[in-house]
Amino acid sequence: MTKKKILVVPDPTLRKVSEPVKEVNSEIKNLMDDMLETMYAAPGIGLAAVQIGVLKRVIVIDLSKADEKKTPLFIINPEITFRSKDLISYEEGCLSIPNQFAEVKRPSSCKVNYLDYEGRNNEINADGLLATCIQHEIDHLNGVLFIDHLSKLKKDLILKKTEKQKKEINRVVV
Ligand code: K1U
Ligand code: ZN
Repeated sequence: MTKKKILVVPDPTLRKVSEPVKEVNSEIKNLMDDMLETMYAAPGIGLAAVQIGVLKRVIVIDLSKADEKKTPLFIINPEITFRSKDLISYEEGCLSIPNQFAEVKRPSSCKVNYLDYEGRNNEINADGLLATCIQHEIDHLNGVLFIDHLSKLKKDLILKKTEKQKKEINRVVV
C-alpha cells in the first residue's frame, strides 16, 4: 500500500469524467489499497480515484471513528438507482479543496448498485452521512465538486481562499 499525492483545485484532472472499470483485477485492488492508505493518512472519510489522478470509477469510504474498528467500503462503478425527495444539509469538506467547508443540500437517502472489492455485485441503502458521502464521491467521478452546488459568490470565495492558502504555503517552503 502506498500513500499517494491528492490533487488540489484548480487541477484540471479533477474536472474529467472517470471511466468504468472493466475487470476487478489485481491492478484495481492495488489502486483501492493505495486509496484507502491515502484517505486514512489525510485524514478523510472518503476518496475517489480521480483525486489521486486515476480516471477510474472507484471510491473508498470509511465512516468509522478513530477509536473504532475500521470499516472500509470499496465501491466500483456505482449507479444511483434511487434518490429520496427529501434533502438534508451537511457541512461538507473535500480533500481536494483543503480546509474549506460549506453546507450542501442533497437527497437524504439513496440506493446504489456497485461492485465490491471482490468484484461481486452489491447494493447499499444509504442515509445520513453515508448518503452524503457517497453522493459527494460519485460527483467526483463525474468531474463535479461540492463547490459546484453553491452560489457563484460562495464558490469563488472558496477558490480564492484556496489559492491564497497555496501561495502562503509556497512562501513558507521556499
Ligand atoms: O472526497 C473527499 O474529498 C473526502 C471528503 C469526503 C466528505 C466529507 C464530508 C462530507 C462529504 C464528503 C472528506 O473526507 S473531507 C474530511 C472530513 O470530512 C473528515 C476528516 C477527518 C475526520 C472526519 C471527517
Ligand atoms: Zn471531495
